[in-house]
Amino acid sequence: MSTERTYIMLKPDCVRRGLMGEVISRIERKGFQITAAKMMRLDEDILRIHYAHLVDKPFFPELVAYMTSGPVLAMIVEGEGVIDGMRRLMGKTKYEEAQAGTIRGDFATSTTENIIHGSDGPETAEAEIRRFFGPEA
Ligand code: IDP
Ligand code: MG
Repeated sequence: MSTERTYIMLKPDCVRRGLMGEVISRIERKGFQITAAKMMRLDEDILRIHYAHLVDKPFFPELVAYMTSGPVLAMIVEGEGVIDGMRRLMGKTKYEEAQAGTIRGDFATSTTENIIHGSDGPETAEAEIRRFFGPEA
C-alpha cells in the first residue's frame, strides 16, 4: 500500500439530512486526511461525464434528479490505501448488500440515495479530482 488520494463526494441526501459531520468524522477517525473541500451544485452536463458508465441505464434520469436536488460536498481525501479504504468505509452500492457499520449500510435509504461517492481506482481518482477541483489540483 502507499499514500494515495481519492475523490469523495457527500451527496445531496447527506447534506440535506445533516449527516455531513457524522460521515466526515468516520473519515477522520479512520486516519484519512481531508486536504480540500468545497460545497458545490452539479448540473446534468457534469453528471453525464461523471456517470458516463450509467447514461444508458433506465435509472439515469432519477440519478440526475437526485444529484441536482441540492448542494454536494466535494473533497480530496488522502492516506495509506485510501482508495480501497474509503470504498470499504462506504459499503456496497446495492442497498440490500450494504452492510451495517458502513456509511451506506447505516444511512442509505435506497440504491440511488446512498449518501456518498468514492472513486473506484487510481485512474478514476485522478480524473475525478481534476473534474471537480480543476487541472491544478
Ligand atoms: P458506486 O457509487 O458504488 O461507485 P456506481 O455503479 O458507479 O456505484 O453507480 C453510481 C451511482 O448511481 C450509485 O452510487 C447510485 O447513486 C446510483 N446507482 C447505481 N446503480 C443503481 C441502480 O441499480 N439503481 C438506482 N441507482 C443506482
Ligand atoms: Mg462508481
